[in-house]
Amino acid sequence: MLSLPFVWSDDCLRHEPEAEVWVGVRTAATEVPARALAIREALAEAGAREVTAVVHDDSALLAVHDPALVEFLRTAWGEWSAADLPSDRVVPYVFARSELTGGRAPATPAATWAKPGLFAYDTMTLIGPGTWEAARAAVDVALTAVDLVAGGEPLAYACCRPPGHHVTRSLYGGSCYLNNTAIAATALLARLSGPVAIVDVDAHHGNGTQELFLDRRDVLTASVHVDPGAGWFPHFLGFAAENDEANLNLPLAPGTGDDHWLAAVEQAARFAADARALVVALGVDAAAGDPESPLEVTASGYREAGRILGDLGVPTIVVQEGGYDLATVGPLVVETLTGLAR
Ligand code: SP5
Ligand code: ZN
Repeated sequence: MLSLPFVWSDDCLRHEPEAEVWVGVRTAATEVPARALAIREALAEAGAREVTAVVHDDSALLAVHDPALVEFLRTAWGEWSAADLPSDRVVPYVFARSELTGGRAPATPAATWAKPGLFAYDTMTLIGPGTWEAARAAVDVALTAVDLVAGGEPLAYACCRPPGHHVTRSLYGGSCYLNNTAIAATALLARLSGPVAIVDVDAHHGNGTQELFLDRRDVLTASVHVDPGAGWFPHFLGFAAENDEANLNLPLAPGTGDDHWLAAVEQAARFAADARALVVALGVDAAAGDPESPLEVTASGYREAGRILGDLGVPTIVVQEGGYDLATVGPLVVETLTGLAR
C-alpha cells in the first residue's frame, strides 16, 4: 500500500508530439501521453491518492523562465497553424546562435517559420495543438505538489508530462518545454526554509536545471546520468568538470547497473544532506529496458534509490521526468515512491 498523494491533470495528455526530427528524419515520438496514463494506473493500483491539479497563476513560472519563451510557447501553435506550412508541427530550421549576432540580441524574425530558432536548441522537440496546454498543466501539477508539501505532507508526487529538466531560462529542447522541476524547487524555496536540493536521477543530464541555478547557493543541483562524453544527449554538458559547491554531475558509463548507479545516488544524497527540502527529478529511463538510455538499473535499484533519498528525512516533492518503456514506467515509479515513502 503506497500511502501518498499524487497530482494529476487530464490536460497533460493534450501534448501529442507524434514525432521527433532526429538527424533530419522524422522518428516516432517516445514522450507520449500513454506514459502518464501508465504511471497513473500503477499508482492507483498501489493505493496512492489522486489529487487534481489546481490552476496557479504565472508568477512561479515567470520566476524561472524568460517571458519571451513563455509567450512563444503560448502562441507558437496558433501562429504556425495559421501560416499554412508544410509541417504539421512547429519545428526549427535556423538557429539564432549568439555568435551569429556577435552577442547582440537577434532580431525577431518576420517569418513564422524562423521564430522557433530563437527558442529551440534541437529539432526533436515538436510543438502541436495541445503542447502549450499540456506543458502549462504540468507546471500546475508540480506547483500543486509543492502546495501539498508546504501544507505538511512529507512527500508528494507530480505525475506530469511533458517533462522539463532540459529547459533553460530561455531555451527549450530534449522533449521538454517548461522546467517543472526547477519551478517546483523555486516555489518550494519560497514556502519553506532553504537550501533546497534537486537530485536528478533521469538517465540524461539535467542541463536546464543546472544552468538555471548556476550562480545560486540556495538551490543545490545534483544529476546522475549517462556520460555525455560517451555520445549521449545533451552532448555538450553534464561533465564532472562543471561541478562546484552547488552543482554535482555524476556521469556514468553506458552499461552501468545498480551497484555503481546506487553509489552515485548515495553521493548525490550526501551532497544534498544539508538541504531543508528535496526535489527529486524522477526519470525512470535509467532502467535496463528503456529504449532511450544504455543504463541498466533494475526495479529494485529504483526502490533502493528511493530509500537512499528518503533517508534525508526532509519534505520531498517528486517530479516526473523521462522513462519511455510503457510496460515498466508505472511499476518503476511505484518502486521509487515505495522506497521514498517507507
Ligand atoms: C526528459 C528526457 O528524458 N529527455 C530525453 C531527451 C533525449 N533524447 C535524445 C534522443 C536521441 C535520439 N533518439 C533516437 C530515437 C528517436 N525516436
Ligand atoms: Zn531522460
